[in-house]
Amino acid sequence: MSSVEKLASLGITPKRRKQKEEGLCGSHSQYEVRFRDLLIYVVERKMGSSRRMFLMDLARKKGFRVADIMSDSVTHIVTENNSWNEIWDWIQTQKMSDADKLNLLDISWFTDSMGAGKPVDIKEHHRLQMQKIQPLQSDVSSTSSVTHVSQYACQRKSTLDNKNKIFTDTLELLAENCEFDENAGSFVAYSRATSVLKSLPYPITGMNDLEGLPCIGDQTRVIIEELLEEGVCSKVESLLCDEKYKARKLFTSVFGVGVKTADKWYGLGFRTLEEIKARKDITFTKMQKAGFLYYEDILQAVKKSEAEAVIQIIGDIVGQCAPDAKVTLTGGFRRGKEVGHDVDLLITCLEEGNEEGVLHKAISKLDRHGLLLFCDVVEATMEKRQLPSRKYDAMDHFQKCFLILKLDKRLVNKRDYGLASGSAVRLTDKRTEDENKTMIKGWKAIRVDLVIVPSQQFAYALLGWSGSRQFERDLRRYCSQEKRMLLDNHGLYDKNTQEFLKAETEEEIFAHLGLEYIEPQERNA
Ligand code: DCT
Ligand code: MG
Repeated sequence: MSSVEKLASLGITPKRRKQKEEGLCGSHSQYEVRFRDLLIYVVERKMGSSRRMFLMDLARKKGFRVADIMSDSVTHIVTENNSWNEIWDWIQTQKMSDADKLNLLDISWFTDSMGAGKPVDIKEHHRLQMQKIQPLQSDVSSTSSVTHVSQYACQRKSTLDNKNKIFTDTLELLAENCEFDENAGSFVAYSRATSVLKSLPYPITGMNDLEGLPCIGDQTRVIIEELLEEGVCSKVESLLCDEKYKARKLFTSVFGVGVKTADKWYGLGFRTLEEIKARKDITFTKMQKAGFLYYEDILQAVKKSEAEAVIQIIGDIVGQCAPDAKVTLTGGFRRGKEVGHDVDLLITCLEEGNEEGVLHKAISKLDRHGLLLFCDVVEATMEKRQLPSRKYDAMDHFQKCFLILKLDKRLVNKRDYGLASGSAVRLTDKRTEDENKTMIKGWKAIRVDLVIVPSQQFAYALLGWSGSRQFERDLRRYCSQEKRMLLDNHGLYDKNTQEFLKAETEEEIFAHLGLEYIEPQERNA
């Protein structure tokens, strides 16, 4: 039996093999490791292989762990003369499971650390910087030298006036498909690129316009180039004809159906909703049953006037349950959208504690008034204050309910239904078929989310529920990567001082983060 086999029989992995697994092969095993928490990877690009070897050997001599190859164990990426954009593009090709957690560092961090003989704290100037882009022609006179587009959506203003819709629609569809596939890397890459393009005050008309923009990786460039040259994206064209994509899109359009269920139904051979509804052997959740029952209504976008009617109803009902209760519109409508897929409302009471019990009382009242078509209450899940989640996409812990409201069409602004006040119901060609059906039945099923928020957490909940999704994700990423802070819908925790930061308004939260305030209408990232 060899010595390796002997060790293996005792359950001990030989040192060399362990190192190889982490990409730690090479001649460095002779040096003592002093800093186990970090694993450095030195990027050869623009540095050259001999300088890279020299630096790697130097770090190993000083007790640092240095990887020869990229792997999920790497924590610090060191580069020379590369911008954040270039390195991020390269990382996208490395199939990392969680690229966001990587520290992308300039050689200055490395040299500072070698000088100090230990890893120094990462300062802002150690992090890789964005490439700067040239200002727009029209801005030349007003801008001193260059315009800087941040990699974070919370440092950009994105209104609904999207100048790059042709590109963002395409990229959003590709992102959606990556999300279906649970391909997190590509989903993030397409979503971030989409968001950067939405913030631009000009349309992209050539590949040069992308110069210096953050988050535009190789896969995105290929798509944009094709759109500029051909006017269509072949990837999207084939996706739109793809059986699986079509089924996933159709099935997940039913309220209560997620990708897992959609894939199960697809696997069983179903391709239409009629086939699924006709089957007696499928058990549906209550939510899915409601989803099928009110499918046509829910599929139709909710109009602003309908959202306003919903606020009125909920406001009246909630006011009867607690006199100091306040209903606040969030989500897409707060960002100025004219239509949405639901109405997102926060309910809070001026006096903390008064909000307890309001949700159940309000639901009973809605039910008694015959306004409740479906309701799923989720009780609060946070007992005592806990640290904000590290996940950028985590759900919050508030008591909430997902409901379907029966909205009487007479409560909605008449103009939206083409009716003069008091006029009889007339079907016209101007309305869609579904709108005409709503006219006949006299009501429309509307998806509403109600969230119960204690007043102390209101500002954080408002910020978190106002979206957009990408804005929220980048806000949290910015907090953790740039500020050593953790943000969620309940609060903000400063890891530097180990304290929670109070805020009564969204403006105060932006101030805590050292960010310029961004109006909700400018958060359509
Ligand atoms: N949200 C989030 N992360 C998620 C989902 C939602 O941060 N994964 C936040 C951002 C928006 C808000 O909650 C409400 O969610 P939606 O209603 O899904 O988004 P919306 O912007 O209101 O979109 P729509 O106009 O279609 O309702
Ligand atoms: Mg919404």
